[in-house]
Amino acid sequence: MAQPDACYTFPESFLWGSATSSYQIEGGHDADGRGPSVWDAFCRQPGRIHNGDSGDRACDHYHRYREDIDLMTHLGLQAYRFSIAWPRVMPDGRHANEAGWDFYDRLVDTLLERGIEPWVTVFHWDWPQALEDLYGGWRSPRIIEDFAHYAGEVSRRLSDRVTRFFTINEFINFTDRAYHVGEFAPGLQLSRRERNQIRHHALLAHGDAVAAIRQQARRPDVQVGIAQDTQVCVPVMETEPHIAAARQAMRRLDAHFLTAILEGGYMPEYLAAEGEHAPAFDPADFDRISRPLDFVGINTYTPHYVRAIEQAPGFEFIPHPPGYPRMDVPWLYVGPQILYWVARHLHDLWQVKSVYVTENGCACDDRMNQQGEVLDTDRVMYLRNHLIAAHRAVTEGYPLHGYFAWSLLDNFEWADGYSKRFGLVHVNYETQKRTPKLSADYYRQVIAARSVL
Ligand code: GCO
Repeated sequence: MAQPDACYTFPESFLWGSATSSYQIEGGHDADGRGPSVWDAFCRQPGRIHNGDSGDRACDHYHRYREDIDLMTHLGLQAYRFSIAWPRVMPDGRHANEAGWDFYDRLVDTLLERGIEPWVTVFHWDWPQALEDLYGGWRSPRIIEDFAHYAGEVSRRLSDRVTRFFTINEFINFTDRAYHVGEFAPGLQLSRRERNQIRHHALLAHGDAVAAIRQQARRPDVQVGIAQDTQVCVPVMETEPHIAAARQAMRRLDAHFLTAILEGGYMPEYLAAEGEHAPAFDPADFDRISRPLDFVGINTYTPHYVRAIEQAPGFEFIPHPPGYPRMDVPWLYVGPQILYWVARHLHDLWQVKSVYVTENGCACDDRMNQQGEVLDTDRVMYLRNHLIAAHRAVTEGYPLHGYFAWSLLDNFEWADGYSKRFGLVHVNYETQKRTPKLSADYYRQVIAARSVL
């Protein structure tokens, strides 16, 4: 009888986790002094969210966190990535709500009791509505100081127990999608020039938060990184011209965020392309923006295919053909090689020393059978194939150091409301009953065996 294929075994040092975010799972929207976030306000705008859903209750994690940590323990998670709700701990954006901080103290303490490392995302898009009202949120440079103060407070209060912090989750979703496209909170459609200036404010906020977290750290082993949704570019075939093209494409695609942070400036191609819409900035800003990071987290779900071409810029994106395999959200095309190329490109482009996949997973049309089981073989297939690609990166010596499955629980999927399920664990939103899916058992066994099964 053949044993599990040991060639897919990960080193003991590889970290296995799962990720969530505050607004998507906590609920308790007005519990114990929490103030409204821009998402609370946005969900009340008719037509903005599928079915009129909101995060008012979500998975009621605010009250059920112990039960959810029992689930994490059952899965054998070594780490749990979650975000702090800024308006829960500072309803007006600056002044403390002690009851809010108490929740995160209890959450961290319970995780540590179970031997689960807390990885804290300082910001996952739910900034206080009070700051939007006061000075327009990310439109104003005033948020930079408020954000750094908030990040420093997170570090001062938690870094006696928490040693891993992400400043920001996915810039584009609280800059472009929030203020230019308008499909995310606060739902504005400002000019390209304003969008670019908002992007710059967010970069400065990130850089100053790095400094604040380190300045307030209460332990020498505190590390700071970022969780960015850099679009991972995959060569149409693994020959050097297409590989080089994919590498350059990924660098260009994130020119305004990760590339700018890791290279200490905007690519000339970006500034040229933006022309009169380019942001106003002082090159010295990048002394702050590009403060060194201890690790880079990438949230990645779907590939961008690239081929080499003769003419500038030397690469071309290949659109997905109509029949290309997708999961249960239209943007989620399946391309497991992203978990190989994410580590290789970050290493080859920027000599990043430590890479984590801080989100990977998929929405599936989950159905519960008569026995109350969710046999999500589609999600198991997705996880298995992506972990094989991750294993290739590790085996070839690229600095992929861990994996956080998105998500622990089905949860509020932003404008899609509760219509899309990404969880390893099914949530019945009426009864709040949690049911581990087949994929939860799969992931539990992968972690236990440190192998792709
Ligand atoms: C993101 C966010 C998550 C999403 C997940 C599925 O990456 O957009 O970090 O909040 O829910 O990615 O879309």
